[in-house]
Amino acid sequence: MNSLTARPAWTALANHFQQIKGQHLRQLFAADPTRGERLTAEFAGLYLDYSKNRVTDETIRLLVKLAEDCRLRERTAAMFAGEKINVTENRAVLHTALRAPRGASILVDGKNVVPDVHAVLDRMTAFVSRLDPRIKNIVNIGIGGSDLGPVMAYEALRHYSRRDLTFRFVSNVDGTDFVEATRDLLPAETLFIVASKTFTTQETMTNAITARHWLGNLPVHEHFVAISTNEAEVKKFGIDPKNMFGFWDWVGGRYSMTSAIGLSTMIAIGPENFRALLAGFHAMDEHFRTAPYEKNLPVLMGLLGIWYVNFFGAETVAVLPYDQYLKRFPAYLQQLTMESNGKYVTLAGQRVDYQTGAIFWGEPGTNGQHSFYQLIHQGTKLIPCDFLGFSRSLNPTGAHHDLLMSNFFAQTEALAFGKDAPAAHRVFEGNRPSNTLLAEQLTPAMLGMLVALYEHIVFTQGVIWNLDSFDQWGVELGKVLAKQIVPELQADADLRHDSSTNALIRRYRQQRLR
Ligand code: G6Q
Repeated sequence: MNSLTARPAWTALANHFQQIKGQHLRQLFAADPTRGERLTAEFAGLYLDYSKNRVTDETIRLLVKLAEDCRLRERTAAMFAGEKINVTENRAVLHTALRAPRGASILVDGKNVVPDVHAVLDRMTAFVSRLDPRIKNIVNIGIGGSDLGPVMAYEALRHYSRRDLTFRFVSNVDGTDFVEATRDLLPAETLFIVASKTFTTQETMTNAITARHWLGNLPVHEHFVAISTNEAEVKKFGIDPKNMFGFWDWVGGRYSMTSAIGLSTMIAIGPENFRALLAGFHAMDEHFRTAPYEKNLPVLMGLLGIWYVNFFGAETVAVLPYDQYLKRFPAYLQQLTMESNGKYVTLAGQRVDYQTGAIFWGEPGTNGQHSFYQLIHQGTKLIPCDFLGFSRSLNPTGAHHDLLMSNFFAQTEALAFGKDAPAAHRVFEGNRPSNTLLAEQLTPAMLGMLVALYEHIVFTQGVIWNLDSFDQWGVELGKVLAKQIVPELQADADLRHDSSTNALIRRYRQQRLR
């Protein structure tokens, strides 16, 4: 296969970029007064306005051509069909099966996995409905993909959450995380959910053991449940497999919030809302799989991301939710996007000669406006932004929502069109691109649609960059070295690292003994 940059569709985009790069969004809007209504797409109440991007209809046509040349359609079909597209781990990639309706059929190694998915969902539902009434606190112990989804969903859907339970999330191996999360809880009222696909993750197992000690003499089977693919390790830890909810190796950690990893979410919002969340995911899965690319939200946003990273040289994307409930959404997306596409080796094992995954970051509006937006408006870097907002607040309070949303609209307008001024420091050049995602209200189904939207943006970009978006080898080396260093911190052992690491460890040893 040709390298990406040798494809005719790529060359056509590179030529087209030469024409576009000097054009201001002011000019593009003046020359095409209806683009603000035309360069939009909508699915199931999620409205995308991408007109404030530095594109024309021709750009979109060429980007869609690139997606087709890179066989996005075939690769999408392969993912949904359960082919082993995670080649470095020889695994199928089927988070989409986790939200497939009962009765669907998706085969992995010849076996339909949908009945298993629903069997687990049914067990989770039964567990939630007969939760021991003595339990008042739920503490999810997990890290990475076994933490960020549950935390984000808990925060995002707090409006729908039961208020008679306290939810806490412990992830960091830093003991402070556990101590602070449990400081005001009573062991007899606390249920720990140990969420770990492998059940061998250092941070999670350390926290789980600390939790077992913290419980004192209380019975483990009443205060622990496990979510894992590793029954043997769960048993070894002392948790009865009756209290274990399984999932499968074809679910990647960062794609697992709709698996049993979502148990804390289901407890918080109830099984019905959890099913609505899954339905939102599924609706977006189907939209991605079937909608024409010109109207396909994940494909359009994925391609716009490619346009900025590979042609404009943008290094980051700011995600700016104008909804306080989505405060952990940028953190969630950081793992989803950067662990998936932060790679320099192609599926063919070659080093890329083009840029890949952007850095994702962001904070909820309007807080960000009073800090880093300065750089987005007047800095020297081009930062494409995704603005997310809702027409109706879940907490209507005086004029708050109109004030919030007036800022939301004002920011994209200011970024795109800027403002002239006599003094240079007061000039806003504008021409800063953004997407606007506007929906009526933040519901469980809408959250599902939003997360699946970004999952498929990541997939679209991974296909074009020709990456394995589903492995994460880049996190391994640090883990291995940390294991080697643990005993060196305790004993007076020989240090065989570089001079910097040796000196730092020596200093640590001296200070920890004081
Ligand atoms: C996600 C990664 C990673 C993983 C954590 C936790 O895609 O694989 O973030 O989720 O390392 O792993 P366990 O669930 O196995 O504890």
